[in-house]
Amino acid sequence: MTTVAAPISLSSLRPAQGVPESRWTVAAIEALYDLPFMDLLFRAQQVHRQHFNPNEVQLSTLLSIKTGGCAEDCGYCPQSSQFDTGLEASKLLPLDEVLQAASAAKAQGATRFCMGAAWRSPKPRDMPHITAMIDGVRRMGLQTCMTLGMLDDQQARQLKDAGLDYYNHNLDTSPDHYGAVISTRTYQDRLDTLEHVREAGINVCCGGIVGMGETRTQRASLMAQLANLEPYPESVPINNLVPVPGTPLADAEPVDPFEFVRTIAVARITMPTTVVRLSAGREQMDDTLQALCFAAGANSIFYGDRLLTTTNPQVQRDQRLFQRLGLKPQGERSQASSSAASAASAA
Ligand code: SAM
Ligand code: DTB
Ligand code: SF4
Repeated sequence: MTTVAAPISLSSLRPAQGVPESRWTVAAIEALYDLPFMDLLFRAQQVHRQHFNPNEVQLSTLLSIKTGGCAEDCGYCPQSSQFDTGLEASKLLPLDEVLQAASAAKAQGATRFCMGAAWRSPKPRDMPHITAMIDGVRRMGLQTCMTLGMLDDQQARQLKDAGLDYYNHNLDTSPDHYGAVISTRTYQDRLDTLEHVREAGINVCCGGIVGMGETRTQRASLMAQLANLEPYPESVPINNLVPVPGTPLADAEPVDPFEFVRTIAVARITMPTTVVRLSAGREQMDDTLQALCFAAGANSIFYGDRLLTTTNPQVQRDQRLFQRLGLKPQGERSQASSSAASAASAA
């Protein structure tokens, strides 16, 4: 006899009773993590299809505009001056180099250009250079994103006035695991920066890293922090730790790949309209695992041969993957819609 699975009701995805509708408890999120893998993926797909075309992927290209020599001690980061990772520090890139890289990213199909600096926070003398980069990149017709460390309210407003679309600032992990990873800035410092970004009217890009020795409960707690931000971020990067020799986390135990996929699915379910980015760590994943991440609700990637200081899958490998999965880069018209449009214009 064939057994038919019980239909899954979307109302059962809501936060626990007794908490405000919009808030997720860690226990409710852990219950999602605990679902059978197929049920979790099915639920994530249901939510994903309510809000997005499941065959579309947003492409963001990263550039390190100021590399290394950072005074902070984030235990995962090759750019901290406190660890010997053999990385050579460099100054802020000149504007023309940034614009050249942005133009190459656009030519390859990226729609957003993300500029990252290894700073605790930007200095007043950096701001005119930064705002010129934002202005130049947006004039090319690309969305702009920056990640420069902590911002005060005035700096956030300056970036907004320059036309910045997104600011990336990650919570990285749960509040109770945070101290095991970073000592030079607090969780509250990160929340304060996110508040300044939000109040300035810039879209918030905020996520974290999986594989830093955290427990599942701590992963659920990071997800609760993100999902309970009001409003939750427009973009959520989920990074799989890239272990870099010389950093304190170089020998961290990798997480089970299915646990990583579960984290993507949980992000999709708890933040239905956010763009979930399958971020660092893709180079270490095979195509099948990446496909599972897309099936779980990831709909954005970092696209281009480099992240900040580490490598990312080659563009040709990604293009081949899109082709094999029938994924369309966002902003690219599908064959069907472009032939419909040309038929309409010929009529
Ligand atoms: N310095 C700024 C800051 O930390 O706010 C911006 C750049 S920082 C490199 C941006 C994010 O990259 C970090 O918050 C972290 O989530 C991610 N990241 C850095 N090194 C990583 C690694 N080895 N593996 C995965 N993600 C990493
Ligand atoms: C994010 O969440 N991941 C990106 C971006 N935001 C800035 C950075 C990943 C960095 C990986 C290690 C490196 O290349 O240095
Ligand atoms: Fe510095 Fe950012 Fe790296 Fe932390 S993550 S050490 S703040 S560059």
